[in-house]
Amino acid sequence: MQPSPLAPVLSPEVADALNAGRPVVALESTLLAHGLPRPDNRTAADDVEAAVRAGGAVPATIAVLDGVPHVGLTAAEVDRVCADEGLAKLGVRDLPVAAALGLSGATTVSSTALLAEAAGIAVFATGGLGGVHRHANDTFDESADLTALSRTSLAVVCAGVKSILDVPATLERLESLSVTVVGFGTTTFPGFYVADSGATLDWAVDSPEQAAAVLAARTRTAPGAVVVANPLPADEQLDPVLHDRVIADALAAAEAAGVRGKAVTPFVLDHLHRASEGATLAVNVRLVLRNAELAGRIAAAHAALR
Ligand code: PSU
Ligand code: MN
Repeated sequence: MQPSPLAPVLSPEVADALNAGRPVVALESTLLAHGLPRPDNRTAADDVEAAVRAGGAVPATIAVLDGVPHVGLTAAEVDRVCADEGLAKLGVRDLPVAAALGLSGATTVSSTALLAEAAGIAVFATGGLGGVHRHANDTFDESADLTALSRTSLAVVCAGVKSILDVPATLERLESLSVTVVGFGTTTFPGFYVADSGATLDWAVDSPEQAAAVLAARTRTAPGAVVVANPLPADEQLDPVLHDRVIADALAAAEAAGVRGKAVTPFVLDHLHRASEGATLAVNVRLVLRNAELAGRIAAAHAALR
């Protein structure tokens, strides 16, 4: 019999940490396989895990290999995720297909959150959430990340939502879906590559302990996530003028190429990395590392509450 998509295989280190109540941070694999170019993605995979450890938690990178969801990967398994050019991108709706047919794939925010929750992990780090695409009133393109976060109880540390999206519309959808959103140290909602998206949040937390307390209270309220939006410092952000120019360029290229569905985000990110001559890549890696470290601290504070 094939294993259930909700029966992930835990690495020994992750299983031990969870059994002992020690802090664990889930990491997604789509940003490695489809968001960063090879071979930089392989170095980033190690650096992100190291950043979680620096924050005080055990990293659990999640992917589906030969139909089996894995929570915590060996070095050889990370090699596979980062090297396989044909690796599928798996959202929640794709998990049953991968499980039933024995396929491999990288997990997005939506499916990583589901598998992390199933494994008993409370904190998850990524780069930027998916959301409502620009012109979604024509295309209906809204990431499955949003509805998934309305159903899974965990904290997601991110640099806001990807700035290739319609940020205000995405915040409206997060409100409709009752996803809790707090800024880390600020009510300015970050814009992924840039520190300020132009949108303002209702709430800020000032410490990992406060973020952990909000997560604990959220789990006593209703199913659903706490998004902890962690902006890059202004001196580490992408030059906002370059940002606006390359994003307009990338979105126009996606439109001209007729890219649709789950190919849109990887296409646009790849175009940005090329058009900015690696500037978006460096900033993307940097913000993921910062989020991973903060997630480690929040997981440690959360474990201390229990
Ligand atoms: N953060 C990054 N790079 C990425 C992603 C997040 O820094 O590539 C991925 C996540 O896996 C997220 C996905 O779930 O982009 C969104 O894809 P879509 O827009 O097709 O839902
Ligand atoms: Mn989409």
